[in-house]
Amino acid sequence: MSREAVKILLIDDDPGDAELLRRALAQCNNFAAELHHTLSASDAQRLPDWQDFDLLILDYCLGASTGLQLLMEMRNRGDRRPVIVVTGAGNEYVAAELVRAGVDDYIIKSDITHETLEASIRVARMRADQRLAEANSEAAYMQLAEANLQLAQSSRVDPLTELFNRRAWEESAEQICAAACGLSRPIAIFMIDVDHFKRFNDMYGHSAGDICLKTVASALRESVRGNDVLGRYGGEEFVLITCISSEAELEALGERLRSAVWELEEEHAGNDPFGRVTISIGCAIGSPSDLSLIQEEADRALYEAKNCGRNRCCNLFQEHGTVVE
Ligand code: GH3
Ligand code: MG
Ligand code: MG
Repeated sequence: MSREAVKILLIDDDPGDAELLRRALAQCNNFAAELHHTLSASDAQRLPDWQDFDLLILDYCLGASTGLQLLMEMRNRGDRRPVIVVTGAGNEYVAAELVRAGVDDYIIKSDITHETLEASIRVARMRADQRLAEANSEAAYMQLAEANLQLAQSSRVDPLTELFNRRAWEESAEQICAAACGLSRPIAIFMIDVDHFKRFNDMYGHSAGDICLKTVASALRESVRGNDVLGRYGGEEFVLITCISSEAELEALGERLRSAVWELEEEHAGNDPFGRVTISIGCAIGSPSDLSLIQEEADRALYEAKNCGRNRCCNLFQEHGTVVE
């Protein structure tokens, strides 16, 4: 029967012990061990073929650097090769320490024969194979988890504007309302719609329309505050939810959004009388327990803003909205 070739590195600072191991290995029936010996861990790691060894046998007490240290360093680096530790005298403490450090098997020096060594090599290689299989399935699991996370994120984000899509915005709005209920703070909703956008597409083309929507979305995003949640509600319509403490604050935020788009100075010849891209905004404020009611009111206010000439923010507390140019 042909013996399997195994390239083994022995790191032992005692030449006598090394010789003992060499003789035992030479007698192994199942393995044709190609043995290389170094006196220290640093010598071992400087070997040009250090990575090529199939299995390492370490002396537990290795002078300045213990075999245990080398073992831990290897495992930290993700080196999963089989490692056997040879100890002068074993006890439960040493065994536990070695297992924690990632050893595959250990042998007490006085027990070394070709049979015990052969059994130990078999066990160590089997454990190393198992470790590799576990690491591979863990890597596959992590990849899957990452892919699922990306999928969950991509299903929440509108690809054109990179804002929350409608469903994700609605989920966030509900969470904000639940949190705001606990604080008994009012919330505000802003419904935002690009003016005469159909004409924009008709005059400049759909691709230019897409770019315009992206630009408007960025301007809106830069105008909102950290905790405000902005989403693309659909088409050329955006929506914002925020906690607010006064009507003055509501109006100031509405005006900030309107002027952010106004100041883009994006040409839109079909948007009379402005000649540039503008938005109309409807906003409403209310108790966080009335989310859908506030949204309906914001929608009615948006309708008002359109009817009153566009490029303005209306709320239901005022009749004709404000326009500042
Ligand atoms: P109003 O001022 O009354 O809101 O007029 P409008 O033309 O903006 O409103 P309308 O609802 O009639 O048209 C909306 C247009 O928005 C029509 C549609 O083609 C365009 N639109 C919706 N989604 C997109 C998109 O993703 N890209 C582009 N380029 N256009 C879009
Ligand atoms: Mg529109
Ligand atoms: Mg619309």
